[in-house]
Amino acid sequence: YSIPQWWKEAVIYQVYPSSFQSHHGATTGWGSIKGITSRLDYLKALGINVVWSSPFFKSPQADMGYDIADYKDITGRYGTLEDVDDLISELHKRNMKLVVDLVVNHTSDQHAWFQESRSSKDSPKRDWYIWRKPKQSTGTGGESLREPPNNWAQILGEANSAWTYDSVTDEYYLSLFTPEQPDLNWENPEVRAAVWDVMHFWLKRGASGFRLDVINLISKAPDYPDAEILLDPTDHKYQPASKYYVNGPNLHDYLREMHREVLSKYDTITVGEMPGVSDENEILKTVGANAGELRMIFIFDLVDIDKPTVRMALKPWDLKEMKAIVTRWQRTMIENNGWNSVFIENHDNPRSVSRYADDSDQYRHVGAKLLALMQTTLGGTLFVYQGEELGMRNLPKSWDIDEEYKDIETINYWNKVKKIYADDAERLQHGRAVIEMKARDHARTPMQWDASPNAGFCDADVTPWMRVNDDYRTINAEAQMKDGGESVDLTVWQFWQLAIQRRKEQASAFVYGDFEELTPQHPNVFAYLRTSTSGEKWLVVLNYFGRQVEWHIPREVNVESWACGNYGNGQVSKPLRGMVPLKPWEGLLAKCA
Ligand code: TEU
Repeated sequence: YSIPQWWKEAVIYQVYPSSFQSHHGATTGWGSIKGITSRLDYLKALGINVVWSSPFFKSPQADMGYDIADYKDITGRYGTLEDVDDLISELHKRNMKLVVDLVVNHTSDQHAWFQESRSSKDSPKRDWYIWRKPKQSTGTGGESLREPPNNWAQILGEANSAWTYDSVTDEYYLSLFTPEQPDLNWENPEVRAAVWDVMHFWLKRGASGFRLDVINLISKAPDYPDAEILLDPTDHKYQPASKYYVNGPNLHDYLREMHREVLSKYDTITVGEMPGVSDENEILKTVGANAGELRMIFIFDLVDIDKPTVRMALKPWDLKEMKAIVTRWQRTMIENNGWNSVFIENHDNPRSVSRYADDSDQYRHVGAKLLALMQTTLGGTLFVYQGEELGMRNLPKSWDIDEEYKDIETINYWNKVKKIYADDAERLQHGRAVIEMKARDHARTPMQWDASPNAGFCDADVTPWMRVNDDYRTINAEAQMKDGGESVDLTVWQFWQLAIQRRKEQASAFVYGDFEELTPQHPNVFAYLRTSTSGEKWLVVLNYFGRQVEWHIPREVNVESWACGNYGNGQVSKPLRGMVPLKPWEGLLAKCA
């Protein structure tokens, strides 16, 4: 478990290219590859080793680039292949690496493969996608109706079918996310060979690995049965069907083949995005030390803590659940020689300070630092999402949904709510609340670099593709990086920087060490020990509550000194034993004997 590897100790930073940094002189308000390259020193200063960029490939952008039309070319909006070459060489100069976002569960409907596939039933690429005949049914007037092959709902719009009708050949194709994202047929060995070819292309070009988009969806239940009724059928003709495509029957065969054909030939970092799976044995098949599949995956238990059956909905949760999830995966990987990824933000989820802590002006900075302290002291490979290091927050509630929200999932959800609940003020209001808490847009506002117009994201005379959060004049990188001297409060950015540095210096404890939870029953406090194999011991105490609480250091924990806290300049004066008073959202780190 504790065998040191570069990809275990690396801190990975996710860039969302449309919203990270435009470049001077650009005429559109989109981020660019040149923009990313211009900020590498910023990332280096934060302590980042690896940059993962969300997709920058040629794409009609039906789903912000997660619909790829050419895996070997760059979307004009972001730049050129040469810009990516330049990004890679500038990264390498700084001893940093690039992780490419590979979206191969599906392509864009504009990809040449799909264009060929749809052209006729005899096309050599017909079987590269999943085509089925319409189901016939009889209408009320006795007329014959065309229906999708089964009742599966679309993931990014649950009011719609996961199947799209194509009149060219009078058949449906499977498109789990949106009609513009047809699913590839992984059962076809030619498809797999084409994917391996794309992977070789990027690794040879200097990429160091992949984040593999929804990679656990590539094997579907072969008979495509109807899904059980989970959503009220009066409102929902189609039903969530994840059971029939999450970790399907051939997934591990395909991943082992990918390893054999591609990954085993390079020294890569790989992280599989695997929503909807929480079974330990199933996950260890992929991330166990000798599994021969992927280095690690994203497990969604924590970011789905408030998810009932579909993502755009709300479920109450409490700290005990959160602790149980964190503890479960920390212990599981230690006991079974697997490997964790540590993350609570990405481009599909709301801002963590708004979700797990308190984003009010009073507590935002300590809340964001509390989350930084937790993540930098957990075992696994650490992922930071752009703006998380500044404590960026969700869109203001005052923003108009129709005007300011751009994501296809939000738009589909809001259209559904407005249509079904047009005369139901309460349910309309609930729909609005879901969007204000859960929309993917919250993570997609432009990065806040400084207090100048457009937050320094793009030139002042250009309109950004998405509105900049109004709070950028106070919450921005430039302001937070200013060294205010020792007497001044550490900013969220400075706290992250120090915490990342400590994590690396003490990797044997924080990255590789043992994990012991101390507070399973405490309603407000999450405290744990991290211990290296040579016996160095650290205590982490996190108050996940907006009030002062008291916590008693267990007798067997021998605190030597408090190393840091998330209040003030980071220095802590607290008792070394007995009762410790904790301020709202206070987090502490101690060295133990
Ligand atoms: O997301 C997969 C996806 O379905 C997520 O919405 C997931 O269900 C959720 O985060 C779990 O909480 C990936 C990409 O990250 C997303 O941006 C794309 O829209 C999607 O795949 C399709 O490519």
